[in-house]
Amino acid sequence: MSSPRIPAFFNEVQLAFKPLYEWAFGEKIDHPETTARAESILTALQAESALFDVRPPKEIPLAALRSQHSHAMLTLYNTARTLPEGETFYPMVFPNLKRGAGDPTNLHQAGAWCFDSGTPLNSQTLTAAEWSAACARDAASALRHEKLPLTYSLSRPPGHHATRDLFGGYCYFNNAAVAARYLRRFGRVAVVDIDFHHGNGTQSIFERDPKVLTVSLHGDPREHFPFFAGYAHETGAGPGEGYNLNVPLPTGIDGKVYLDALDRHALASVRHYAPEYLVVSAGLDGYHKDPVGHWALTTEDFHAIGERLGRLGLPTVVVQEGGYHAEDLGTNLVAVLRGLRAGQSAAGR
Ligand code: OKP
Ligand code: ZN
Repeated sequence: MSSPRIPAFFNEVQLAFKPLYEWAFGEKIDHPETTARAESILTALQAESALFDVRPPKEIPLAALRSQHSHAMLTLYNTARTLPEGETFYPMVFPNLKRGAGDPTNLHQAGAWCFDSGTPLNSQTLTAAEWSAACARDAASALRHEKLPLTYSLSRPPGHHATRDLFGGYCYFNNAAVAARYLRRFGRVAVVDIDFHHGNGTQSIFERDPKVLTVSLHGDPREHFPFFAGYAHETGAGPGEGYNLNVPLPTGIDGKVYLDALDRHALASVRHYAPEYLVVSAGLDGYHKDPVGHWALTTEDFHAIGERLGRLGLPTVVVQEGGYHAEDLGTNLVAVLRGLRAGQSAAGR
């Protein structure tokens, strides 16, 4: 008996958004979140048509975005649509004490919804971000409606840094949270974030929610973006107390150390929680050649990570996050998905 192909959701219009540069530690650098990333993944998926079924998602209902992100933030992205083609806006004043309180029809006040200098707005941002979120929603919906073990969302731009009312870290809408929000109506959900950077947006969105366990393994935020969140003492709030786990890890670690932490901390806590669904925030910037992340993971390690996640035996949505070595990104993503499938088979799913 052959297992079904893995649906992979992507819309070409996600490629219309091309951030050109960012400000990193005072320097103007080429923007790492390029369209070549998504193209690398697409090429790798299409090369394995027996395994993957690349499909365009349905449009995401406005209500799905509205239930997760503030109305003003959506208005702001709409305002950016009127920027002339080729012109990009970088917020440069961040009114910390007025977060979310500004005029979202005035781009000069965009800093009220933004927390860093690397996440530009232009006329194509909303379109790309909306379809990126649509991919995540459809991947969650296909998992349920087609009773599949595994679906994939080629979300680009990424999402895990976006909170309810702040964009940042190259993220505008929280795609993994869209998938988790969809699935939580049908049972408990665990989100495991393997991106090198802490998933502060996902943590914040589900901070008070006991029906979504959020787990993130990441470079120590004392040294790495997003700096202000990702510490082990952040464990959830109110009714969500105890349902957030942060596993900060040292700079430069290899697969052996990573897999050990994944097993002993992240997966142990997921098993204890015993969710009905798994969402993986699949950032691959822990790769040894990655220009942004600072770990030493190999393609084989990504396969092993996928396999351990698959052994949980849960219906799983994989949502793309970071990963900036465009050339090897597609190969590494396929390694994660192959590993997941192998792990799920071993777990009898
Ligand atoms: C987004 B995701 C890079 C400076 C740091 C922010 C990193 C955002 C990562 N030269 N810029 O989690 O992969
Ligand atoms: Zn990252």
